[in-house]
Amino acid sequence: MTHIQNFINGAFCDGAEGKRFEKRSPLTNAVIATVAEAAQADVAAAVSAGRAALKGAWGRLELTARVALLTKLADEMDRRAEDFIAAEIADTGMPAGVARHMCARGSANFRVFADMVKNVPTEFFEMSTPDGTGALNYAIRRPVGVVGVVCPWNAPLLLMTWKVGPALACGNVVVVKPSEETPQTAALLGEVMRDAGVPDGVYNVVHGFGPGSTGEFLTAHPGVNAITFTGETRTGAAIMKAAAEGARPVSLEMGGKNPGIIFADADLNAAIEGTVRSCFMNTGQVCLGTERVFVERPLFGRFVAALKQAAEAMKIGAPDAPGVAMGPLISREHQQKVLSYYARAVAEGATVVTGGGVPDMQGAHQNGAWVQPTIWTGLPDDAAVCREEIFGPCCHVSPFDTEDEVIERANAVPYGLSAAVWTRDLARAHRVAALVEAGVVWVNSWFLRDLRTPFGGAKQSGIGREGGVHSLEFYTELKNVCIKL
Ligand code: NAD
Ligand code: 6OD
Repeated sequence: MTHIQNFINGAFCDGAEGKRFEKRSPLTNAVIATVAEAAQADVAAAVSAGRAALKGAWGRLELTARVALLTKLADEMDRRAEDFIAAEIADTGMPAGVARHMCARGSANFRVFADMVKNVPTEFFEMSTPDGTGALNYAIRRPVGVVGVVCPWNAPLLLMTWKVGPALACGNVVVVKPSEETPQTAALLGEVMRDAGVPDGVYNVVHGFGPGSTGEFLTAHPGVNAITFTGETRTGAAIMKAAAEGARPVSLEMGGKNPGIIFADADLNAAIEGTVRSCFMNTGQVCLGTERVFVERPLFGRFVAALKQAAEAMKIGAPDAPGVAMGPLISREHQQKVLSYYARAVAEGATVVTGGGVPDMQGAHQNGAWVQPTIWTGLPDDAAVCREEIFGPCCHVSPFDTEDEVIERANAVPYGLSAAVWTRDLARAHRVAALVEAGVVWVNSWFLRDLRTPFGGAKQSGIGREGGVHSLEFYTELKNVCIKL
């Protein structure tokens, strides 16, 4: 059986207290690996290793050498792409095509930010002084230091490297706490870092759980200078409290209850295709996914019928089975949560258009975390399934009559991560995009990403922005130097 270890100061190791936990397959619920749980002492060792790297070879590396090293790392990740994909599939059960797509972002996250730091301009101001000699001001960026990176399970490699890539490009060191559900790609990246020649202590991984475990030990550690987190809003709030001790900066990317808004003039095929992807891709476990669909009334009946047909055509199964579009959920525990919402929708009076249960699976797969793609209609906007993040392959579809109405209804939840708007009317697209309360709005598309753009959530979906210069802002400390002439 695979055993996954922590990666501290360039070496794989078990936890100081010898604790282990089990990782189960989402496909069968069988134990597929044991994982070394990091104790408080291991987290402290990882932070110290990071600090030493900042003072040592890594801290002294010139920008061009750092960029070259991270580019070499990206090349090495591409060379090991099949290993990353296999590890991601084993942990998550996602279809091979989805894993391939997500894992491609792993090396891209290093390449793009390594490229970006080469071109950061500086501020420069001449000033006059009372003695007439003048002074020059210029700003320089310095790494913030040791960055704690706390990650979720839904797109493990993509979301971890989305933080680690810019953090290292800016000259920081990281201590990563992967989700307890998905330890493998973070561990594999340790091997690749070593092979690429990244100095010891720059990239550290500590496995474990959240409260009372590794996540809490990491976020409470006073040697961690900044914390970047992706996960549930509730967890983000706990991390923000931990970061308040020592007044450390946080970047929080959290939950969503994202609307899809389809106007009657939309390209129907494109809107259906995009909405199917946004509701069901990765078994609905995408923070940017759509769980509330609003359709302009003249199109409502046709849209629901087409969405139903597309959902029912999706093949559910093992990652490598031909034509599979949807895998299991991450765990049996998450399956129970999603199924509880399926039951709740019915209890609240929903019409179940399709799904609502567990698909008929064969053999060992009978024990996996499978659910059917599910569509509801007929609920009021204040029903629990229309307000709370479910994080499963499901959506509620309701009709609307006016632009003002749909904007108000789209905004009537505490979250504000993303929105997808489907219309051929460009003026309306601009109006709606400006008024919908979300950090990211897609018009006639979904999950189209350019890593130079700001990314993050409004309201309870996030604090701060990453992406492009915004990542550089978070992962560097700006210092002004004033030189009296
Ligand atoms: P989660 O909040 O349960 O866990 C995320 C990470 O935090 C895990 O590593 C966990 O061990 C750790 N953790 C939990 N409690 C902690 C604590 N008190 N202190 C320190 N660490 C702690 O989230 P999840 O279930 O892994 O992921 C799903 C959630 O992530 C969904 O809400 C989804 O919307 C969100 N998400 C958001 C984005 C985004 O970009 N906004 C992206 C992906 C996922
Ligand atoms: O594309 C990204 O950079 C990003 N952070 C995606 C988040 C996906 C959420 O599941």
